[in-house]
Amino acid sequence: MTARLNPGIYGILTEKFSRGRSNIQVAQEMVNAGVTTLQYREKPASKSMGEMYKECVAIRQITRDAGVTFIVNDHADLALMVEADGIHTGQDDLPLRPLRKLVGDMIIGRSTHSLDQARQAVLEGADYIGVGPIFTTQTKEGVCDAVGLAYLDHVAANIAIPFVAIGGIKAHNLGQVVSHGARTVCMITEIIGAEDIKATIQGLQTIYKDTSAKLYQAL
Ligand code: 3NM
Repeated sequence: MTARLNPGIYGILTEKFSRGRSNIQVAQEMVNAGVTTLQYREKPASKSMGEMYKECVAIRQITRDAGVTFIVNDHADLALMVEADGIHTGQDDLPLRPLRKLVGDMIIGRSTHSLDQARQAVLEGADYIGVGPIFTTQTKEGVCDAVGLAYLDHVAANIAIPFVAIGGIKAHNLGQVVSHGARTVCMITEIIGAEDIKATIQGLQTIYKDTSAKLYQAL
């Protein structure tokens, strides 16, 4: 069975932040550089469903070949049609229990911004939660103010399912996020907005590994 959430770097594809590169090109570069999970996050306002489907078919192939978990944001139909590993949902999306009936054993992720929302997601059967925005971000429209590292601490201490930290995470604050208990870390613009995606991911992986090693030594 696919792991419910891999440790490491969780990347997200959204073409408008990718400096004119296609989602497929960026997916290949991210997978080559070693992201452990890749999410497709496009909105019907930016692309037709037909175009999204075609991209997801190609990205499914790239991720399958590399053993990378593939998650589709929002669209359960798309996720099922391309045999993605999972679906990621926001607070205003489909309720989780009926969604589970639809997608069966597929991984279900839920964005959360408070401990109440995190507990609710666990009760309703989410496989993992998003925890954010840790820092201020302009990338997600309509998201609440930064929740800070305090929310991450609460989740690490109180929530029994895997979680991914997200929102405003960059090379300069990644070490803090890992030190506060995140084993899976998501960055959008830091990665897909970089000129050299491979070198950027390698730099982030070094910070992740060095911080994790120090935490381990301190135990
Ligand atoms: N979800 P960047 S924050 C997609 O808090 C998304 O749930 C968030 O982008 C949440 O790494 C966010 O560029 C955007 O700040 C993260």
